[in-house]
This record gives sequence, structure tokens and C-alpha cells, in this order.
Amino acid sequence: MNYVLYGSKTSPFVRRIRVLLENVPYDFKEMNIFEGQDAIDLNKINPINQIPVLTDGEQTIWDSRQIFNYLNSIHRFQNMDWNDENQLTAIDGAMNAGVALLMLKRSGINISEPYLYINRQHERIDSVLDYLRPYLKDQGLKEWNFHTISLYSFLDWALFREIIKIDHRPECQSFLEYHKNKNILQHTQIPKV
Ligand SMILES: N[C@@H](CCC(=O)N[C@@H](CS)C(=O)NCC(=O)O)C(=O)O
Repeated sequence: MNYVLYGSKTSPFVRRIRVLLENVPYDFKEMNIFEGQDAIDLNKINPINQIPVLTDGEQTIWDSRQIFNYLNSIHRFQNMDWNDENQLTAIDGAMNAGVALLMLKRSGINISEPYLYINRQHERIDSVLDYLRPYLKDQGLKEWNFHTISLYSFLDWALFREIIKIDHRPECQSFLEYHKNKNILQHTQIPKV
């Protein structure tokens, strides 16, 4: 076991793996994925050009969900049934929609414009957060596992990037407030510069 995690300190996909690895030793290689040598290096280890990437000796794993599956098969963090898989897929859907909106913003596109593609991303995030409302109010405050870690990483990041508003979602506010003082969340805070 010789884990190296490639990523950035802002990515919610990377953060959920860093939080998952709270009690597991690993090296963190921070990269600027969009330019320079880091972008070239990333392409050598992942043709999709995305972070996170995990290497474990000769084994390379792409995609945070697969990294979770890989690590979970070794460390047995939690049992997963098909409903758990679905719930994670829903959270992943919201995260992917959030990242798509950020990429549009960075491309100079106003994400308040009513384009089909933009609307679909906002609607997906809303739909997932509506679906998760009962979970956020109840289990979400009792469990600390890859589901809650992923939700925290997503909500905290999407607020930071001004992708979502949660004024009308008290369960999201309570969820963030409830978990925010955990050491690992403080340790992996999104750099504000
Ligand atoms: N499905 C991937 C998504 C990862 C992802 O979108 N990462 C972003 C950073 S937050 C990225 O690498 N974006 C660069 C790009 O897509 O070109 C995962 O779960 O790891």
C-alpha cells in the first residue's frame, strides 16, 4: 500500500477522497490541471485529463467513484447495497452538473441564461437536493461515510463557487453546520485565494 493521490485543493471530487483517507497514509500531489507541466503529467497518468487520480504502486485508478470502490475493497470503510450505489450516483450527478456549470462560467458564459444545457444542470442539482432532503435531515446528521463526505464536499464547493443558493434549503444549512467543525474538513478546507 503506497498511495499517491493527484489532485487540487479546490476540487470536490478530490476532497471527498482526501476526507475518506483521513486515517490512511498517502502522498498528495497537487496539480494545476489546466496548463504547464502538470497538465502534461496528468495526461500521462489519465487520458481523461481529470482529477483525482490514485496510484497504488503499479496500479492507477481514474475517477473518484472508482477510487472509492478500490479503497473500499481494501479498507472496508462501509457496506454498499444497490440503494447506496444509487444515492452516490445521484450525488455524483449533482457534482458533475456543478462542475459543468463552473466550466461554463469560466468560459465566459452567463449561467443564468435559459439555455437548455444550463437549465438541465441547475434542474439536476435541484432535483438531487430535493430527493436527498429526508436523508439530509435524518441519516445525514448521524452518518459520516462516503455519502455524507461527498455531500459535504459538493455543497461546500458549490456555495464557494456560487453555483447554488441554499437560503430556501434549511436542511442543507443544518447539515453543513453540523459537520463543519470536523478536523478533517477544517484540514481540507477550500483555499480562499
Ligand atoms: N467523474 C470524475 C469527475 C472528475 C472531475 O470532473 N474533475 C474535475 C476537477 S473538479 C476536472 O478534472 N476537470 C478538468 C476537465 O474536466 O477537463 C470523478 O469522479 O473523478
